[in-house]
Parts: sequence; C-alpha cells; structure tokens
Amino acid sequence: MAPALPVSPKEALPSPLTSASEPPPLFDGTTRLYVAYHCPFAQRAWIARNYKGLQDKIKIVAIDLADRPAWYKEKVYPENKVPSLEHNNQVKGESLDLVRYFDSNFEGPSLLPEDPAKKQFAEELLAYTDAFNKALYSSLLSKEDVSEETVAALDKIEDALGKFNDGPFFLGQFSLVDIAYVPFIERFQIFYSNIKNYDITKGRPNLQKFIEEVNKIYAYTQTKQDPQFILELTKKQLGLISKHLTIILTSRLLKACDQG
Ligand SMILES: N[C@@H](CCC(=O)N[C@@H](CS)C(=O)NCC(=O)O)C(=O)O
Repeated sequence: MAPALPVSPKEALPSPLTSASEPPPLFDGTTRLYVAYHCPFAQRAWIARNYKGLQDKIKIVAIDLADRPAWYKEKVYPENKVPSLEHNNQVKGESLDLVRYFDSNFEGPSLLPEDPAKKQFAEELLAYTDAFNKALYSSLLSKEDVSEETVAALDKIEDALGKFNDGPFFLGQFSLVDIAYVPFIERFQIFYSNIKNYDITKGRPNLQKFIEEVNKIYAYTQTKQDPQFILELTKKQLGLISKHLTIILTSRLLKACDQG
C-alpha cells in the first residue's frame, strides 16, 4: 500500500472584504497579499506564498471583486486588481512578478532550479502563458468545435511537460512555471469538459500526470475553489463577453450596410 500523504489542516481564511468593510491598518509593517479567492492570477501568488511556507509572514486579505471597497483602489492598489502585495511600505502587483518577488525576497524552497537549460525553458514558458490562455479561451467563446489553435496550444503544453524527465512538472521538479499554469489548467479542464464535452487530458499522458501530481501538492490544493462555483461564474462572464462582441459586430455590420 502507498504511504499516506501528510495531511495538514486547511488554513482558516478570512471572509472577503466588501464596500462596507473598513481597510486593514495599512502600512503598519504587516505584509499582506490581497487576493480574490476565485481569481486565477491571485491564485498564482497565493500558491507561491504557501509553497515557500510564508503563511505566518504574509497575511491573506480577500477582496470581494463584485462589491469592491473604494479604499482598495484609493489607498492600496490604483490598478484596482488582484493580486497585489503590501510589503515594506510599498504595494506591488502582477501575479508573475509577485511569484518572482516572493522567491527573491523571502525564505523557503526556491521556485527556480539552478540548471541554465531549465532556467531558459522557464522564461520561454512564462512568456507563453498569456498566449496559451488566449488560445484556450477562444474556443470557449465560440459556438464551433474546439479549434486547431486550441488543440495546438494544448499539444504544446503536452510536449513541454515531456522535456525534462526528472519529474512530472514543466521543469521536472515543481517550480514557478507550474504555479503560472496550474490555476488556468485547472479551470480549462473544468470548462472544456462541461462546456465543450472535451477532455483536455485525452491522448495527453504528460498533462494527465501533471494534474495528478500537482494535486498532491498541498500549497496548491489549499487554493482550489469549488469547481461548480468557478464554472457558473465563468459561464456568466463568457456570456457577457460574447454579448458584448455581438453588439460590437452588429453595430459594425449596420454601419457597413449604411455606407454601402
Ligand atoms: N495581469 C494581472 C491580471 C490580474 C487580473 O486581471 N485580476 C482580475 C481578477 S481575476 C481583477 O482584479 N479584475 C478586476 C478588474 O479588472 O477590475 C496579473 O497577472 O496579476
């Protein structure tokens, strides 16, 4: 029988702050990571914080994005997005920058291997994350079958996962590249199976193994949200985007008809 995995209790997390909430005592020397629990970008920073064992050093502050407190934009982060980090009297944002910032400025296991070939591959994969997400969201927004562009993006990830064979992760061992991708892979698996009836792992054994293994990493599993909630929220958002696109396209068409 396989040995039981070590189980740690789930961290008690604070309720999200709303427009009715007072701000925390800002710039009092506490390091705060502002997140929304369902946000995949915030999830990246949250996983990195957990993986490095910084639970006692970096306090999670959750924001209700649908009912955002005005002070968040005014006093904390003018971009008004999550994640952001309050540290040493400064506030920084951008999820991938924060993951790197944690790695360079805090103790805990390193998120990047020393091997230069792995470091170089990490940069290539980090530069590709936005394009990957775009390729995957595009089929979800369309009524057509899963596009060639989407399949190619998934195949690219499958190949990338096979590059180093000293572990199931992008650089072999768990790293910041896995942190960059996993919140999105988690969501795409849910969305594609429910909305497109498409199993993203079918014929992709490396991706299948990656998902299996990453689900043994406690720093990540702590951050997972109810799949049904994520699905419903995203369906609503996709509906709004496609409604918006339809309005733009219709008004362009009408203008073209007018001119013609
Ligand atoms: N590029 C940013 C994206 C962050 C982002 O878009 N977060 C969303 C939530 S998932 C947000 O705060 N949206 C609020 C808004 O745009 O008003 C990052 O990587 O941190």
